[in-house]
Parts: sequence; structure tokens; C-alpha cells
Amino acid sequence: MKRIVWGRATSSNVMKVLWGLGELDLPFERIDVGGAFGKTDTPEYRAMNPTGLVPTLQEDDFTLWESNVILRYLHAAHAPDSPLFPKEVHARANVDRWMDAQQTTFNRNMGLVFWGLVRTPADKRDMAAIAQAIEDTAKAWRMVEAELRRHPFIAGDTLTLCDIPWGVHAHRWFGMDYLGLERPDLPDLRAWYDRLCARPAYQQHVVACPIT
Ligand SMILES: N[C@@H](CCC(=O)N[C@@H](CS)C(=O)NCC(=O)O)C(=O)O
Repeated sequence: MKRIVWGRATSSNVMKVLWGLGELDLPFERIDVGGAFGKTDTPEYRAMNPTGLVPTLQEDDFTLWESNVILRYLHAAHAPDSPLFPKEVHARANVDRWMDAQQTTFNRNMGLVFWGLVRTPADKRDMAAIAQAIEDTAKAWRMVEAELRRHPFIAGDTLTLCDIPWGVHAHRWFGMDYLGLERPDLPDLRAWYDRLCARPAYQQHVVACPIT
């Protein structure tokens, strides 16, 4: 089978898929599209992914977009017995909701922080808006911290799929230059991030990628 991930390696949503593939030990090729690489507005790309966003997964004739859905698909198709997505329905629903929560309650504010500090020149930054976004992002991290106080990974004792969407952003959260802005001390979140850093696939696909 030929497996291709379409998307620039600097995208948080692409990183999720690459890290997931690494955890599942599934080989793949990656093609740079999106951001400065462009090529997401071509009819060929739009035929695979009408949103024009990255990532897109291609396995032979099958294509799929939406990063969290791709993670669940990879598990179902290639590693259904892996503890990354537990079989027991309540445990699975818990993993699912934390995956969704990253997209719904967290992503917008974290995006404002990231774009504001990393992708906006210093003289164009709206520091008041960034400070507010940091506070709102911290609220979401505190929810995660509360889970991590009870167990080493978000859903329990081992890594599951819901650690992946949050984990890619943890690297940015701890790695960004905060320009003196207040960031709350979240020791359990930091310990979890250090635990993720010990995983080769996280190192390779998240930590090794410059925060740009
Ligand atoms: N909900 C989508 C969001 C995808 C998305 O927003 N991707 C961003 C990169 S993180 C993108 O394609 N931005 C435009 C670009 O890179 O050209 C997913 O999770 O896959």
C-alpha cells in the first residue's frame, strides 16, 4: 500500500497525523503543501480535500481529511487492538471527547497566541489581545492539568489518541517566547510534556520541528 500525507511539517494538524503514524509504526511519504508551499488551491488537491487545508491522508485510492478523524481511522484500519484508542465504550468516549475538546474549546485561543507571538512581527502585535488569549488558553490547559493530576496521560495510565491533539500544542505552549507575559505554572502539564518528550515519535515529528 502507498501511504502519503499531504501537508507541511510545521502544521500542528499535520504533526498530529505524523506523530500518530509514528506511534503506530506505519510507514508513509509526506508531500509539502500548504503555507509557503501553496498547491492546496489546485483542482487536484481540492478533489482530495475540498477544504483546501492540510493534512490530507492518501492510502492508495482512499483519501481522508480532518486530523483527528485521520488518527481514529489509522487506528481502526491498521491497529484496532492498540490501546491508543480503548475498546471499552466509556473509555473510548472519554478519549473521543478530549480529542474534540482540543478542536472546539482550545484551538481558537491557542491559535491567537501562536499567530500573535510567532507569526506576527513585533511592531504589529496586539499585546492586549494576546494576553487575553493566553489567559483563555490557560483555562483550557488547566482542565487538562486537572486530569493529569490524577494520571500520567490525559485519559489514564498510558498514551491514547487524545494526548496527540493536545500534545502537539504543548510543545508550542512551553516553547514559545512569551515576551514577559504571564503564563500560569502548571506542573502536572509540564511533567506530561516531559513524558511526551521521551517518546521517539514525538521527538521526531513535534519537538524536532522549529516553532515557526
Ligand atoms: N480541522 C482541520 C483543520 C486543518 C487546518 O486548519 N490546517 C491548517 C494548518 S494547521 C491549514 O491548512 N492552514 C493553511 C495552510 O497551511 O495552507 C484538521 O484538524 O485537519
